Amino acid sequence: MEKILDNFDTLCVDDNLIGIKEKILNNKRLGFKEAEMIMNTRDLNSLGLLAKYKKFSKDGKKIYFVVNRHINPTNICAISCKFCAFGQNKKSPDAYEMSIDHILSLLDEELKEIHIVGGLHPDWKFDKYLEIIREVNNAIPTAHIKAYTAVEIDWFSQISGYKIEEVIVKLMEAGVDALPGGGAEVFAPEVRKKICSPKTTGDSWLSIHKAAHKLGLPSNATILYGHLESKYDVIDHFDKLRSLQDQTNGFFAFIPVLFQPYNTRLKHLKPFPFSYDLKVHALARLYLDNFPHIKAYWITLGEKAAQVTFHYGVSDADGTIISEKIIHDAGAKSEVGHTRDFFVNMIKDSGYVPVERDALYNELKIYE
Ligand code: V47
Repeated sequence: MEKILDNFDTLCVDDNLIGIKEKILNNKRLGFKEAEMIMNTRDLNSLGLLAKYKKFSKDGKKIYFVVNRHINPTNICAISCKFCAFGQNKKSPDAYEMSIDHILSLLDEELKEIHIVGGLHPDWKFDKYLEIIREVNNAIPTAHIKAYTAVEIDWFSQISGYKIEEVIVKLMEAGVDALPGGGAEVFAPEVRKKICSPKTTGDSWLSIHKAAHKLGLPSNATILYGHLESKYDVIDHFDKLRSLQDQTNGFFAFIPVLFQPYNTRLKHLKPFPFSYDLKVHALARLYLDNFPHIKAYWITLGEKAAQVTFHYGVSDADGTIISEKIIHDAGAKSEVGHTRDFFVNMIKDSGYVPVERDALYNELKIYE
């Protein structure tokens, strides 16, 4: 594995990265300063090699994927985030609510992970959200359920009067196996205020995940990037996640989510260059040394760019998803879903070994 970095010093044109390489080879943690150097580098290929080295030291050439489906039971939402094109007012002609029968009609035995998130419906009781989980769990007990972001959990606590811990326990009793990473956006309060006030604060998001981990419920974490955040905000976000993971070890994967502007109240923002996506993914792998996986969210990156991130520290390709809506409402150009074969070919085509997993990262099949 050291071979990856054999000719590093000769090929690298950024002296800062040569210093960082020594830390990585010695398994030393990166600090703020090194993270800043990474975000400022112009030698992307060398950065990719460092991230690849770190990824290889964790899981070699394996890239994981899952046969999963996204389900969004309603898009009616009591809050209106500026970056979101999915949430609708109750009176909007585009507002919808799925019946339980509709939700069940979307399921099949092939699924290994069912990802359920949606709007903060102003009229639905917490019981309704629990019923969805129970019904899905009864219908396909062989699939894991990854459901409801910290923002939804915060909302359930407000509408039910239960404490956060009580909400989490009830969700686990109903059949939730893991929490998705959504709702983290950017923890930096000033940016958060501009893109999603009055949503759950960054501190609350962190404390809800901490509570979940303490109760034995694993989760993922995200960052929404490519809007108003600075490089400093990205590093600060990573730093807070790394500290929490040191305490709980409850995160599976970190997922950079690239902002899609169409149909949103931030549509005037100019896109960042592709080099920024690569730096965010590589820095995630190098800085979040205690996270098992960095996930390429191909829905926002697009399939081709996602393939490139496999060479920038990514070890997870998410999954089939089947029907993505939240990001496509905001103009994502990717397909809404893909087949298992698509992932096997996409991962092999990049020189890696596809590994089909379940939601808890148990290996189901290695496609040598
Ligand atoms: O938190 C909403 C994002 C997230 C837009 O845990 C947008 O495995 C880009 O959390 N442009 C939800 N992003 C997605 C999410 C997720 C996705 C895949 C896997 C997992 C996991 C979690 O969607 C929200 C928000 O950051 N989002 N609008 C937009 N216009």
